[in-house]
Amino acid sequence: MDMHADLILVEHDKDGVDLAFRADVLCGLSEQQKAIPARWFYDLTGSELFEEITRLPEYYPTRVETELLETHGTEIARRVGPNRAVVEFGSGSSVKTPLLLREINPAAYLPIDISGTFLRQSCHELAVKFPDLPIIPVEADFMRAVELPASVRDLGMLGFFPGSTIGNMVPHTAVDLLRSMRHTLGDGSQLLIGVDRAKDLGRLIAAYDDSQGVTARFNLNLIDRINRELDADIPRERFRHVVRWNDDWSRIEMHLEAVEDLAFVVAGRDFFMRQGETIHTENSHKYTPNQARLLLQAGGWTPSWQWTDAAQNFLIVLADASEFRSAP
Ligand code: AVJ
Repeated sequence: MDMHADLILVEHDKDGVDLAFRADVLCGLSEQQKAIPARWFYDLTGSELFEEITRLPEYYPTRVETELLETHGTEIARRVGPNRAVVEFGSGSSVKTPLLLREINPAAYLPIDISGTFLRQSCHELAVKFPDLPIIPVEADFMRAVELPASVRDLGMLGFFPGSTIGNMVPHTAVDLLRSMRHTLGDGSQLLIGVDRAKDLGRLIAAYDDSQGVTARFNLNLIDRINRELDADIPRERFRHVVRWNDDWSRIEMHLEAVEDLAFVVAGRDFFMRQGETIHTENSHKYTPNQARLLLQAGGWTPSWQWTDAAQNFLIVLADASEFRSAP
């Protein structure tokens, strides 16, 4: 698929079906290990449930990263410097983005998101808080290199990628993304990125299998979305939320497990699942600080500083765009 990102972003058929969603679901359900990309969690209900997750006692990442930005804001600002163009990969969180912008005093703010709806909403909220800041929404898929508007090309760039979203990608894809970011932001740029740390298994599992069952609802909402948007009849109540630690990949996995043999239809196609078979819905890779720095280096970024909390839960790394060189 090669098209101009600013012209066509989401293709729908005549019934309004999101064709990329349908293709991902039909392909994913046809695999040996059924799997659906985690990005499809975030319809309106999914986004609301994720907000609820971030407030759960067991889900520490959002809280800890926000505290890190608060505690070390002055030092981050000193290391970044003023008058940067802040390029956020994703629509921006209503809490973390204002925190950063207040500290570093940027010349412009450019959020990149594939969903124009989320993008416009978060830009609107920010414009109220920062009336003098030029805010330039960029509707594009940030997994590829993005051409930024000419008006900001002479500014120093700071990429911002909080939330440990990098952890959703397998290392291969994470490195591709970091390299795209390096390309998008250019020479002399910096990147501020949040990474969730490898830690005690009990705490990790609890963060993804909370006692109130909010994460279970978040996971199961994907079935509701498929049923609603793709003309499907997957029996949601015949699935359960499963969280696994995959030690080979150092990641938390979320799955939807069939509690009995099942048959269902999605977009006119028949699918079968045996009891105990799962649909893999999310990966959340956890890194030691050394692994996180190696990942950044592999993606063309040279770490220059890092911040973590006393309990060693979460890591924020500041990195410089690596210079290309032909010799060590
Ligand atoms: C927003 C993708 C980083 O992996 O921790 C939270 C999503 N999934 N609980 C994460 C999520 C289940 C979250 N990320």
